[in-house]
Amino acid sequence: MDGADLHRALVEHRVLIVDQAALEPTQLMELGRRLGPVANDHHCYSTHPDADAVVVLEWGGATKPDAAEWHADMTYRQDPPFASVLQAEVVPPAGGDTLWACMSSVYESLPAGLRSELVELEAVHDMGTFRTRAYRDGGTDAMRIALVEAGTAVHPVVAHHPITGQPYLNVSESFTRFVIGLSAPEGARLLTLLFDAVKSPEHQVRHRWTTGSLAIWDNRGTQHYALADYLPHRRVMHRVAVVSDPRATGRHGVDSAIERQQPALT
Ligand SMILES: O=C(O)CCC(=O)C(=O)O
Repeated sequence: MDGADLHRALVEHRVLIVDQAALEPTQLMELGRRLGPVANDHHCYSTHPDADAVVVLEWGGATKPDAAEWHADMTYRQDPPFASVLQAEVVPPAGGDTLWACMSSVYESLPAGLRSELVELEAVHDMGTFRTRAYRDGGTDAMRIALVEAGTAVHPVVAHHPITGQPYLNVSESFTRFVIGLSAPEGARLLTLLFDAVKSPEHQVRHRWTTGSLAIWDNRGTQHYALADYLPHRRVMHRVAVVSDPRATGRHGVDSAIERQQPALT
């Protein structure tokens, strides 16, 4: 499948699963590159010695997995990665599934009145509990540096998919901190309601990993949650982040907050 076909399938289905792919780290990186430029490092995780674009996610023993929270990847960046490619290297004897939620489906499930209020709102995203590791390693100075390096971003609460134009709910329990213009309690009440909406199984798909199976997801309009139910067994995953989508051009490639300020663009 060439890059264009892969991209079409990804935009249509949002999450693609390939059984028994068993790609070497360099092949995984090449697969990511069919979709766009890939990231060469990560501010928290280590990378594979054979391919610096391959992040190694390894958990087990007393090391607690950190992705058992609904999130889209790295929305604390103003331009979060567009897609991720994830392959299972070591799977535990049971558990360790990953769930994805369709955030357009979550958005459509909200009452119409609430949806029309949400489209006016923006929210602040930061690295959330990722900062704990920096604090434990180096105290408040290290945490401050980590926060600066990871960055903070403001995104519309309702974003639009840059290819399909479909609206989707764009806040996550991991990274969305508060809503611009609302008091802390007002914002917290609203965000709790939105975070809870993601948890309905009706919006979700769940994958049980086998060694060498692979998932690709569109980070725009999906969120995911990696179950942390397998300790003390080991689970090792290889991940490639595709930083941007060269095929996303045209009207829907424009951030919806900018569109609101520039109606002439429509
Ligand atoms: O390990 C997984 O299943 C998902 C990891 C994750 O949350 C991520 O790559 O952002």
